[in-house]
Formats: sequence, structure tokens, C-alpha cells
Amino acid sequence: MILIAVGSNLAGPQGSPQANCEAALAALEKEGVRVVHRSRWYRSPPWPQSEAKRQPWYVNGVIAVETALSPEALLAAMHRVEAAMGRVRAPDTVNTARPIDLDLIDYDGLARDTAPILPHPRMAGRAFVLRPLAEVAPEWRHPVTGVPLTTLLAGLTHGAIAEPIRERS
Ligand code: PH2
Ligand code: MG
Ligand code: MG
Repeated sequence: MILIAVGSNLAGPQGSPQANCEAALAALEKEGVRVVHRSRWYRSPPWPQSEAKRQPWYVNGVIAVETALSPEALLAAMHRVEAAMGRVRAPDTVNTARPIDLDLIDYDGLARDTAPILPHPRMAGRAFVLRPLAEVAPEWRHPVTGVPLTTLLAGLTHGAIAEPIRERS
């Protein structure tokens, strides 16, 4: 299973953060990445907590995809989509607000320590990844530690917030 975390906390050419996230899925399809499962969109405060008062809240979600692309080629495609959507990558922009962020969470259970580092090294404690992931792959286990998703979810600290956005009818 190939899993990608999607996030946005800035308006971009497509409009709202949620519109950016939707546009990213369409752009991935054009790169030969087929979206086979998707979570609802979630709202979550910017992590780390020190950013919570400085940045808008994020829209986050997780998708499962199918693709013939290798991990490296998939990462390159994700970066192209980010760049086309106005994402600027500079050395001093770690954890700054961004119109789109695509993170490769898992690529068929691969473990590797060169880009893309797999599984994603910081996902196991992040509510905004784990909660939507539970909709897409409830049986998922961390490929390296073997810890089930349900256990990771139960271990989230108090204050780890990520709530589904209510659909407007
Ligand atoms: N991504 C980050 C840093 N902080 N916080 C939330 N809530 N959601 C994110 O996607 C996120 C973040 C770096 O990529
Ligand atoms: Mg990220
Ligand atoms: Mg990223």
C-alpha cells in the first residue's frame, strides 16, 4: 500500500486550503498516480505547538494510491505538484505555512534512509496523519516497529487535535 499525507494551511491559486488539497489529488492523477482511497478532510492546529498562534490551521487528509512510479519518481512527482501549486522550498522554511504539502508516509512497507525516507520518520505521533489514515487503512501497522495504527492512535497525547470537517449540505 502506498500512502500519502496531504496538507495545506494557506490559500493558493486554487483557492482555500481545502480546494488546494482537492487540486493536489487531481494533479497527482495527471502524474500517473491513481487515488484509490481517500479520507475526509480534517482540520488541525499547526504543529509544533509553538506555531499554533502564528499560522492558520491546516486542512489535512490521507490518500492511498496506486502507481508504477518508483519511490524516487513518486517523490519527484509530488514535488512537481507542490511547486506548480506555489510551494516554495527554502532552507529556512521548515514547518512554515504552505499552500500544499505532500508527504510520502508508506511505500509498500519499504524501510529506507535516503530520500524519500520511509516510512515517514515523524508520522507516528501526528494526529493529523494518524486519524485520517485510520479511515483509509484501519489495519495498517508501522512497517518498521510493527505497532498497529490503533495503538499509535491510543498513544496520541492529550491536545493532539485533528477533527473531520463537516460537509456542508
Ligand atoms: N505539516 C507540517 C508542520 N506542521 N501541522 C499540521 N497540523 N498539519 C500539517 O500537515 C503540518 C503541520 C510540516 O509539513
Ligand atoms: Mg508535512
Ligand atoms: Mg512535506
